[in-house]
Amino acid sequence: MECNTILKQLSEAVRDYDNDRARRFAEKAVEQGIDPVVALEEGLAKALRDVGDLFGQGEAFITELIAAAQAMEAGAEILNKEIARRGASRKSVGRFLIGTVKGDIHSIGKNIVATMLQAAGFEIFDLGVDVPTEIFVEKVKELSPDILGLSALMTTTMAMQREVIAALRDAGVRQEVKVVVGGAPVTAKWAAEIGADACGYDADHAVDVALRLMGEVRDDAPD
Ligand code: B12
Repeated sequence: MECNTILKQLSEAVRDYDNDRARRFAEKAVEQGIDPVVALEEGLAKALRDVGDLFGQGEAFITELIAAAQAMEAGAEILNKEIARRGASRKSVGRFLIGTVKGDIHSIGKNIVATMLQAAGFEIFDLGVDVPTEIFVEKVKELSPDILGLSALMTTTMAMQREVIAALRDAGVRQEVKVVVGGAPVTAKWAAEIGADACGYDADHAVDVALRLMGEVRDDAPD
């Protein structure tokens, strides 16, 4: 089956809230050697964002958003495993602590970023979603990560990224960890404004940014 057909089927599975089809075509993508990141982004995530846009315009219900997200997660589970498998032999490049900020339960993008970083050789500590600011600070002290990644998907929860950075400063540990912020509404301007070290636009970019912060550059990184 052609790559484009599989990507189309993955998108349709999300639009039709069809978990089984999402799983089946994710497996097909793996069997056919399609890049799992392409299958995630151009197949599943693209359709999920379309459903999100409809929701934003009042043209889809929250139940439909939930069902579409579940189909995406069903397919993503298989593709994330393939991403991890492909990167399994890399050497360890650093410790990466990641979580979605307080008040925000969006996990799909964070999970993809964590998987891609793991495949690139990072040791990942995932705190999950809706993580209170004080837990981020506590875990930075306890785990001494090289990088802290803060995910926020809503304009209303982006402010928590600023709060976490301020709390790290107050606790005297801001200099001990690099902070990368991400999530759909996050921009480089916002990252600079809140005193983050960098921002990542998608999982691939997050890997480049994280490696750069560790003083490493990926072989296939763009200039
Ligand atoms: C799926 C989804 C949900 C699912 C989440 C399921 C899950 N397990 O994650 C459910 C249905 C639960 C949900 C709930 C809600 N949602 Co919602 N949701 C979405 C949707 C459609 C897609 C998000 C997604 O998964 N995208 C796919 C992934 C792959 O992309 P991504 O998340 O952007 O991640 C990539 C990058 O951003 C980046 N990245 C992400 N995190 C990080 C972190 C780091 C460190 C780095 C470097 C990079 C990085 O890399 C990722 C991979 O490429 C978005 C629409 C959109 N356009 O984003 C709305 C959206 C974010 N949701 C929205 C809303 C309003 C809500 C609700 C409040 C709805 C409600 N009335 O209850 C609740 C919020 C609950 C809460 N407290 O958090 C709004 C937010 C509006 C705003 N204020 O900004 C959006 C924009 C929809 C809309 N157009 O209105 N949602």
